[in-house]
Parts: sequence; C-alpha cells; structure tokens
Amino acid sequence: MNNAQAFTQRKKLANDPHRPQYHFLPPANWMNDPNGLIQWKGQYHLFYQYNPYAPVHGRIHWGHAVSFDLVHWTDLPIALTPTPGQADADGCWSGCAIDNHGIPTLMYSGIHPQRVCLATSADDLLTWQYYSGNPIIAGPPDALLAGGHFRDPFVWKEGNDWYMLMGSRIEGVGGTILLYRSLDLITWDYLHPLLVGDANTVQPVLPGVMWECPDFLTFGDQRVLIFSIQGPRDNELLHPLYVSGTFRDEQFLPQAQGMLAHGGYFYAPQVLRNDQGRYIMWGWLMEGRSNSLLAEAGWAGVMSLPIVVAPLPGGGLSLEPSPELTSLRENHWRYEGMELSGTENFLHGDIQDDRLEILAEFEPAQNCEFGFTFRHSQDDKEQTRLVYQSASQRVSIEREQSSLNTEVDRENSFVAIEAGEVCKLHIFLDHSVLEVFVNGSCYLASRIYPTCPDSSGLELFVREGRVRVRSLDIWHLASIWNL
Ligand code: DQQ
Repeated sequence: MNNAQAFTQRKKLANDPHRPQYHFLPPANWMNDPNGLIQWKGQYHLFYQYNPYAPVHGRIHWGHAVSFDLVHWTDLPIALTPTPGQADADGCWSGCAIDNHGIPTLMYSGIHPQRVCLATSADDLLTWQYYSGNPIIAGPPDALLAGGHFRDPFVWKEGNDWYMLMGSRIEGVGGTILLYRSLDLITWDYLHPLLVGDANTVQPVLPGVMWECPDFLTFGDQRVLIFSIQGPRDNELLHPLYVSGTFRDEQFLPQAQGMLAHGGYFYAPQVLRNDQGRYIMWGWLMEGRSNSLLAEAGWAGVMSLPIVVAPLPGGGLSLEPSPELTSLRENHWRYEGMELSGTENFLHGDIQDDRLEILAEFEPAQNCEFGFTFRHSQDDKEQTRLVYQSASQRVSIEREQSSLNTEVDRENSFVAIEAGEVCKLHIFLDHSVLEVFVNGSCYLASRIYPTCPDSSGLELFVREGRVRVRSLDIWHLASIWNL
C-alpha cells in the first residue's frame, strides 16, 4: 500500500465517531500488537500486526509507520508480507527490531508451526529482505512439551553475545519465557527457561497457561521482564505483567512484580529505548464490540498512547504519558482550590468534547466518592464514569451506561491504589478510548462506544462526602491526522 492509498482509507473512516483521532491506528482493517519498535537515525519506527484486508485477525502482515516526535505518524509501505512456500507463509507474527552493527534486522514469528524468522533492510527500514535460511529456529526444545507455542522473539546484546527471549509454555505447568544465546543471530543455543509460571496457582502470582510477547528492560543493575498472559480458555488474552529482578550468569532472579495495565484492553506491549535512554512503551488496545460491529466499522485495534516507563524504588514502575503529547493541547480550562460536596456538576461552561486531556490533583476527605463522567448524553442515558472511592481505595471505570448498544462491552473495571493525601489523575479520552494514569504508577485503559450524537458531555461530580480540588486542567486535544 502506498501513501496515497493509506490516505484514502483514512479519509473514508475519518468521520466515524468511535475512531480515535490522536492515537495511532492503521489506515483501515485489523491491527494488534506493536512490533519492532526502534529509533533509527532519529526517527521512531512502529511496526504492527496488521491484516490489511479485513477488520479481523487473519493472515498477519507487519504494518509500518514512522514518527519524528512520538505523536504524529506517517504510513510507510507494509514491511513484512507472508510469503507462499516460506516459513512465514501463514503469517508474520510478533517480533522485534535490532541494530546489528548498522544492519536493521527484524526477528519475528512464522507460524504453522511457530518458529523464528529473520529479515534485513538495506534502505533504512523501508523494504525488507527475508533471510534465505529461514526459519533460524524451527520450534521449541522437544523436552518442553510446549504444545507448539513458541513465538515473539525479543533480542538484545550483552558484550559479544546476543540473547533472545521466546514466549512459550510448559504443558501442565504454566507459561514460560525461554532464553537463547547466539554470536551471529543465525545459530542459536537454547539455554533454559528464564522464568516459569504456575497456571494452577491459587493466588494469581505468575498465572496463565502461555506467556507471549516478552521484553526485557535494563535500568542499571535492575532488569524488568515484561510479558503478556494467556488464560486457560481458548485464546483468552488476560493482561501484561512485569517482573523486576537481576540478571547474572544468565539467570534471572525476580524481586518484585505487578500488573502493567488494568482494565482488560491493553495487551502485548513493547518498549522502545530511545537515543536518550528513555524507555517508551506502546500496547495494543483491543476492541470491546462484536465482530459484526467491527465489520460495519471497517477497522479494529488502536495503539495506546506512548507511555514512559521508569523504575521506582522497591522494583515497581513509574508509568507516565510521554511528555511529547503536550504538543496536542488546544483549548484550555483551569480550576483550582475548589471545595466540592453535593450533587451538582462542578464544571461550568458546559464542556462538550470527545477528545480531552485532564490533569487533576484531588485531596479526598475520608469516605468520599467523586469523579468525572465522560461522553455524557443530554438525557443522562449514556455516560461513562471514572470514580475514586476512598473506602475501597479504588479508581474504577463504570461502563454500565456507557452505550445503549447491547453488542458492546459494558462491564466495570478498577485498579486498587495506595492510600495517600493526594490523588493525581491524568486522563486521556479519544472517542472510544479512555486511558487513565493514577498517581504516576497505575495505568488503566478501557473502550466505550456511545450511540447518541450528543454523548459528549464532561462532568465533575461528588457522590459521597467531600473533596478538595488542588488543581484541574482540561485541554481539548488536536487530531494527529491531516484528513
Ligand atoms: N499476537 C500475535 C502473536 C502474539 C499474540 C499474533 C499476542 O505473535 O503472541 O498476531 O497478541
């Protein structure tokens, strides 16, 4: 697909009220995982799992886009296409990009069976040549009984050695991430599992029957392993986890762990280390609506906002929206020092907007519940609430009234937060996407599909007790597409 065709597809879908306007998503049809994130000669390259022919997961290609600023993206030609008769004939599944002494190299998954493939570029990532010896690894080590699950290579270099992590499973035990080593990226030695889960665990410590999409971050001596978890039901995508620890003598010693994202829609993240050493993460925001609605819409899947990941003392992670996003800010409303109690809407000026950023610091009193409603219709029938509840120490997204359409998800979700004097919410609403950063360390994402043309109201409410608003900034955000 060339740029003019991509533009035509984007323009055709531009007026869909559910289609996000400042998130990356493909020109049309299906997208899932981010792949091969890399900064090359200053530009950010984003590849993604892509079915260019229909809004369903089919014969997967690698789509490709590029950005100078992490915010605005330009479509580039499809990078990888399944090649008949080759190891990736049925699909080019997830993988990574590396700089092999100046040669841009993709390592990705062929399927049926799952195996590792390699491609290189001689024109700064624009076109890709498949390695003639593909697959470079034909499948998981026999002894593991991985049931053929062996995908999503993540590769990095330490000294003279290349290391590779593979998503896999051990039958009857749980998910696992396998460790390999190589000197030339072509011949690989299997070492051992880097980490093994327990699918039968009562406490959800390291759950899941299959782990996919590994990534490994280095913060000095601290390492952070990231992967996404499949549940026991067929194709059940649960959520990504992180495990912090150390990596010595090719062994990973876990020290702390946590959920990378809450809400059930953010999956298969990858992290890019930019030239300044900053780690920036994107994940796939899944859809929450029926296949017939997706077919009608003609598109499925959105990339999350770029999220800056940094270490916290004790092994936790700080998660904040990338500061580059501030370039999207347009109309601004500001409130400060307000004491709120009672039942009115405290935002004056009747803000009607489905493309917003909100940055708010609250001082909640004991036993209070307050929050925002988004995409609120004039008759109150449609609305989505983001609620802070001090008694349960939760921030929830209440979706039961988010849409009058019964073919879309409307369950609630929440994240448990630590008690504190201040609750900081950083919220991004982009049509059907709602992303919330709580206190700089929790990230919650959801999807909403209101139906009424006037479902665009924003309100601030208190439904129990009282709260002080230290500061509240609201911006309308620009679209990133010139359509
Ligand atoms: N999706 C890809 C796989 C990956 C899974 C296929 C995660 O490579 O394991 O599109 O969403």
